[in-house]
Amino acid sequence: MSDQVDYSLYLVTDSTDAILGSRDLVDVVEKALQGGVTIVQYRDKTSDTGDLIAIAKKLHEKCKLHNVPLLINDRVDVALAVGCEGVHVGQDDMNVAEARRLLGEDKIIGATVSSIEEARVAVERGADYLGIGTLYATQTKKNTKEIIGVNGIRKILSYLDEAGGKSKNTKTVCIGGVNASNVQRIIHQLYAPRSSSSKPKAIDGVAVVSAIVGANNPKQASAHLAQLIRSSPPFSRSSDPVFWLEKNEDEINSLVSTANKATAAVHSKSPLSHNMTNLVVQNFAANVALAIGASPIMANYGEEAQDLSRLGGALVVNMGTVTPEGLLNYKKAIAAYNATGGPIVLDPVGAGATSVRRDALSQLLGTGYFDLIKGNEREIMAVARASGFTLDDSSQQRGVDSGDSLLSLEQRAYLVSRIALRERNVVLMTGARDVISDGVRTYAINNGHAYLGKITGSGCTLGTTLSAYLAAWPQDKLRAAVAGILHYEIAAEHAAKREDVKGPGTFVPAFIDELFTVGESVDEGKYTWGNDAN
Ligand code: 3NM
Ligand code: MG
Repeated sequence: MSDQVDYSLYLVTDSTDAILGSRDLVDVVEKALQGGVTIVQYRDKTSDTGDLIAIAKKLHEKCKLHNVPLLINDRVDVALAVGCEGVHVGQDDMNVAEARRLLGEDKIIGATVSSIEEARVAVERGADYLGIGTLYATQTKKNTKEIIGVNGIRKILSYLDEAGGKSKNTKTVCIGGVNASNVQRIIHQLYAPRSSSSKPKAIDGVAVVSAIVGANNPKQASAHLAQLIRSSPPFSRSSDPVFWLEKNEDEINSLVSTANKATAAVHSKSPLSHNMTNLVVQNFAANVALAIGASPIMANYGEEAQDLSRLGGALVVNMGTVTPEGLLNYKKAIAAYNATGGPIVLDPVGAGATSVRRDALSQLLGTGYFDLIKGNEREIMAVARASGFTLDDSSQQRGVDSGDSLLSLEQRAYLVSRIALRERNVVLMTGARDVISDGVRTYAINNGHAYLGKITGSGCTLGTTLSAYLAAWPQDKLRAAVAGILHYEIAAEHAAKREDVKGPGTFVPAFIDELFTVGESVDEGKYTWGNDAN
């Protein structure tokens, strides 16, 4: 029976004043069933055994009408008395093997796990599914052991995937802080990435308490969650195996032709580029955005993002001068853009340099989805570490200027494609050759000019440029980003060649002019990019 269980929207009940309040639990669960929850766990830490059995029997009647399994938290005796479909046990409860002996092979037994070791033991003892948590801090359960975030859950999924056999077939749900604003992103990100083409192990469902039991309208809340789970998120796309594109003329021609269209789209749509950026580059970034045809707004206050995210633009989160307050603002804005599906560019400036920045980066990666992450080699290596990769090189970043390359081109391509595959987004590593990947297609781009390395904010304003391209050409984010890079770097080449440009100082205004001219010419059909992408 446990094989056929639908774990996708797993309701865990709560009878406390803080969440259920004065409402009737049986009534709330009935509404949730009408809304579409697929499995119910009766979790009640305080009622006496007699009451537990009485309430569980009523819940079981309601669940049976919807053909939904009812599990009891912790209490195998109650499950036996009620004759419901199974139990869920925590690490401090009866262990899975003992519960199995009492309940028999046909009942569903789930276990709470927070680590690979706990997962290994629960599978060995015969758990049908694992409740993995705590995903995010939650008011519902205050004594949770550990907040493990998306990356912690992904590590457990990868372990189960690689262990194979029974481990791979064990179902999984995540728990802790799941709600309508984050459920699509969580499901999108929770899978065990692999380089082979076989299907990776993915999360089978999300478990929620307050998002349903604490909702004003539990039926509507469940129906909304069920619909979000069924439909793909606004930023979703399919994920195929990685390959490394050497050089393919057809591909490059088609890339260049898309680049022209994307540039024209930036001009015709003039998308909002919402920059939450550092103190150093605010003015330059706004000028670059205007020059390429976008509409910049420099707004670092997170509350504003709710409104701004609805204007069809994109957000740049540039953590160049990160502060605790800034981090809170980023998180608010990221949540707002993730909710509307508006693209976000993450620029983790100096990410590896200090523990504050490393921590900020891992917080951001754990709480939001970024359509594009861009950085220099060391920044992207910091992203890789924050995303759960183990890299051999332990050297820490010294400053925002990346210095000599640590990795070969092949290694860089491998790294960006693996991060992109894991994060299911686009990752760009800038350098003398920029390497960009969406985990499937990987390109190296050879354009640009050394002056870009001699002025401040060239990386940051590339981020601004890319945000406008993602907003204007959302149908293919990788190609949109390639178009943005070409626009930016070819303008730099043109500027550097001008007679009036004598060095980095005169380069800046010429560069802004060329950003403007290149975009305008494409718009008028007078200009096509050279075949410099390879
Ligand atoms: N178990 P909400 S977190 C019941 O981490 C429970 O094992 C957790 O509540 C764990 O959906 C949790 O309201 C509460 O955040 C989840
Ligand atoms: Mg328990």
